Amino acid sequence: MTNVYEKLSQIFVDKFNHTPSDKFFSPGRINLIGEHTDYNGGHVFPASITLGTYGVASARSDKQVKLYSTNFVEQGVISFDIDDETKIPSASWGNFVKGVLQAMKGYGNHFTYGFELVIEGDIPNGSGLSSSSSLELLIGVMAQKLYNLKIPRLQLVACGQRAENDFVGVNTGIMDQFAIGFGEKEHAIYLDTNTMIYEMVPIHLGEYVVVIMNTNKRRELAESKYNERVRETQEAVYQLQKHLNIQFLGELDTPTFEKYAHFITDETVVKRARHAVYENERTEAAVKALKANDLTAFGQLMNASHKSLKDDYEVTGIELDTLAETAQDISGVLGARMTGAGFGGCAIALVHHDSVDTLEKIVGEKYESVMGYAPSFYVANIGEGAHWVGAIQGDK
Ligand code: GAF
Repeated sequence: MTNVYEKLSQIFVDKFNHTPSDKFFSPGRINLIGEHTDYNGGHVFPASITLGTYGVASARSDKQVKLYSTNFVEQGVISFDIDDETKIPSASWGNFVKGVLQAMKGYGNHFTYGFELVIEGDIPNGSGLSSSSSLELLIGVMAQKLYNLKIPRLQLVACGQRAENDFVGVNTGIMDQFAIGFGEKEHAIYLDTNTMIYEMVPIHLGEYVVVIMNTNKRRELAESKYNERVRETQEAVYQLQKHLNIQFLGELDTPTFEKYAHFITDETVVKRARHAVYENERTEAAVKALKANDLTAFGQLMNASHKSLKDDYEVTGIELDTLAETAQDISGVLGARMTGAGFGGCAIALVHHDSVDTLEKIVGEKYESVMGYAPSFYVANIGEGAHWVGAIQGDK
């Protein structure tokens, strides 16, 4: 069977008339718990998965950049000059590439020649498993290799976030790029987004697996209410700052929040802030539970997280609620919740391996009866973060 790199190399030869020099891989991510806490200075607990973006690339001798994705064949080969910093009109995936290169330039890196790149991703697009951050970090590790740059990993991660914020226009936190940049096989990352101190936590679930349940409803971050949630939680901080010395909601414990919540004038803003504060504590408790091998407690915290994202943060919707809430009632399921930004995308469930088929049947039937179309299921495997896979032998 042809592997993905052989396939991409063949396409590369067809498009550019020579073999590529290097192979790269960058994963997607799931977040086990700690949702919408990263731009609030709270804790997150994501992991990189084995689904991701594969790329083959070569440096060019001139300044042209040429990109091709098998996922967007209709966009054909995208070409631009490496010095050209203008945004490509229309929703071109090339803008993510430009955004990362621009952010890297901002850190003082110089690109004196261009490159050719062919990619393919097996992360369902717009599924909330971070296909965009996967692409951003692929560009980061590719640039590092092709331009022989010594860049600290955290800087590559920051470049991905900057591309998202400045070039794509979504004010995301650092979680996705961090998970993809720092991911390790069979580990989740317990990250304090306020201090950026993190810990790699081994994930040994014994007889349990994490099942990803895809709503198959595309989630477009830029079109969604993501930026509105960022503004609402900033508003909560702004109002609380008149009474408390804080920069982020993640600095508050729940008793302090309850004591001061009445100073926030808008009820909706109170709800948003409540989610951020309680979700942060839930994440801390969940990591403790996992370390103590208490998967039951971990599952209950997942359920509580979903409820809070539904009632207080209002980012779930009928699709994610149907998946998570149906799963939560199945015997053998310890917990289920949406993962990522919400508004469609994916949910995850912690499931006994003997109950996976039952989960797929019951949740699948229920979802189809409510929505009129089927969800998809995948067992999540936690794999390595973004990396150079190796050199390709061949004629240049
Ligand atoms: C998206 C964002 F990109 C992350 O930064 C994070 O805020 C997440 O939504 C919600 O937890 O994936």
